[in-house]
Amino acid sequence: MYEGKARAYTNIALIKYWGKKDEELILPMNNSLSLTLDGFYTETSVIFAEEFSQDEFFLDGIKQNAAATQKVSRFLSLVRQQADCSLYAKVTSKNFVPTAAGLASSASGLAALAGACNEALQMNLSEKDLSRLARRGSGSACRSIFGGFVEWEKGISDATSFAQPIASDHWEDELAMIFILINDQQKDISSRDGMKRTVATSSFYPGWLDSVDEDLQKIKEAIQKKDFQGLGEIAEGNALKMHGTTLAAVPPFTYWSPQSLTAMNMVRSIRNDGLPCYFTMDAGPNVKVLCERKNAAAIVEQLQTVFDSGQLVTAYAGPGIQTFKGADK
Ligand code: 2P0
Repeated sequence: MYEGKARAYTNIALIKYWGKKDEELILPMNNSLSLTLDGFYTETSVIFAEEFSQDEFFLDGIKQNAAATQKVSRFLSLVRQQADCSLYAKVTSKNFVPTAAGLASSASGLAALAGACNEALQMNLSEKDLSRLARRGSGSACRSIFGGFVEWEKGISDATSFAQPIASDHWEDELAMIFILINDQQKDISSRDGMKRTVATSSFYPGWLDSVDEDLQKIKEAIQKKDFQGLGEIAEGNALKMHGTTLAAVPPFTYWSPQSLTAMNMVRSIRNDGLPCYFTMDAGPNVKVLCERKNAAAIVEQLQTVFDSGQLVTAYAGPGIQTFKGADK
């Protein structure tokens, strides 16, 4: 019996990963850049044992159905191949999120699973190779191996596509991200399906690819200069461009809900009133507000005039993956 456990934190992209050039290897069309956060994380235990006759996946104490188990099982098969192991596994995951408001993250989930497998099977992967492995589970998971600001180099092959931390002199410790949790009844389009449809059909997608490298270059300069206004303006603009591409997909779609727009307008208005803050959004209606830590409480106070305090969660920069011996049973 081989067992291991890992904890990985979620990350939010400031330059978005949007589109794959290789679906099987999960090679992205563009580099992306993220901030790992301390607020939301996944803890995953894995046990490989002869007594198991199939892979099993438990999430927050509930045995998962065939579809959810299949994604995990596909990843375990990659691990088995790489580690030369033929045993089935039991995976037990717990998401630590403040509410069930659509914050479960495949980034923290697949990064934690990769870390737990690395520990259990004594694969002794370097951080770079662990990032490559996590990428095969879910693209954004490769960034959750590291803390702080992280860049995913798109690469041209399995060997060359991985994330690495960006030197920042700990500037991220002076920042915060306020999550505005927006529950809506819309049926979700997964990010996997959404980016695939966009790449295949959106006439705006070439525009995305034309400008994303420049955004990346500028945001890295802003990080080096500790230029918060630059960081925020580029991140907000990049998120808007990503969401713009979905409007020209066939059929078109959007992740925005009326409350998302309310939140974005509020962020602009708080900023115009003198408190610097910028928004970003991912493949769902929640809005995340990037600000300086010193201003977070005042910005939350403003947001509370429109949103319930239960909808507002403040997170700060978080660490890279942590692994543990043994497993939760
Ligand atoms: C990101 N997103 O950079 C972008 C922005 C969503 C919007 O990475 O298909 O769950 O497993 O590689 O990593 C979400 O996509 O997609 C994502 P797969 P993933 O954070």
